[in-house]
Amino acid sequence: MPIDPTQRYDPDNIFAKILRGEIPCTKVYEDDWALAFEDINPQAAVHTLVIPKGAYVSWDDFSARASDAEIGGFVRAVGEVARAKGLVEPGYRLLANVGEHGGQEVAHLHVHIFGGQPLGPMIA
Ligand code: DGP
Repeated sequence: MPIDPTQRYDPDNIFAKILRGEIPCTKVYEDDWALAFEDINPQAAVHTLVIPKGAYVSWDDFSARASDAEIGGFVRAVGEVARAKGLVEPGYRLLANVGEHGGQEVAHLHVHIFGGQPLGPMIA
C-alpha cells in the first residue's frame, strides 16, 4: 500500500532498519548525510537508492523540516553517487515518489537513481 505522506515517521520502516544495520543492503556510498544502496528490485541496468540519514518520511517532509546542511549534504551525495557510478555521460534519471499518488511504498525519503541504459520517456 502506498503511504500517507502526512503520517509521522515510523522508526521501524525498512530503510530505517537498513540505516541501523539491522537489515543488509548492497552499499554503494555513505557519508555524514546519506546512504546509497542498490534497489532490491531493479527497474533499470543501474537502480540505486539514496536516503538521508535523518528521519524524514518523504521529499515533502524533508524539504519542509530538514536543515540547510542536511539538504545540501543530501543533494551533494546524490550527485556523488551518480558520478561514482559513471552515469553523468550519457546521463541518468532521478525520481522521488511522494505519498499515495506518487506510489511511495517505503516511508523514509529515498531518491531513485536510474541509468546504465536509455530510459525512454518515463519509468513508472
Ligand atoms: P518507492 O515506490 O519509491 O517507495 O520505492 C521503494 C523501493 O525500495 C522499491 O524500488 C524497492 C525498494 N526496496 C524495498 N524494500 C527494500 C529492501 O529491503 N532493500 C532494498 N535494497 N530495496 C528495497
